Amino acid sequence: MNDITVKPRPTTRTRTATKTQRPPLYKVILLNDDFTPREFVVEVLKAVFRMGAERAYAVMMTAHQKGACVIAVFTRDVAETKAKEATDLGKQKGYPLFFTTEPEE
Ligand code: TYC
Repeated sequence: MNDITVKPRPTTRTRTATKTQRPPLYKVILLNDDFTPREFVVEVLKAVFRMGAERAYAVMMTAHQKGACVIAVFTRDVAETKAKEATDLGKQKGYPLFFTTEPEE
């Protein structure tokens, strides 16, 4: 006697819940100071954040007038690396130029 039961294969496959997980994003923020030359801030924005001259100037002026300006959002690692890279460029010249990061809501 054959006692093996063969389960019928479902006609439709069972769906696995596969919602794409997005990594949390972090803002890079440029802070104003009284000493870093405007042109230097523009050069750093162009070099580290790949901005064109006009956008870099507008971002620099926003930080200059309002005290801070959000530059862009990245994954945490990229945001922190870029903020440090940009801050270090100022430090090398003895400027207090500062970039910080903050999680996006
Ligand atoms: N406030 C600086 C000056 O007058 C220029 C500056 C702009 C510095 C933006 C930092 O994030 C900054 N020389």
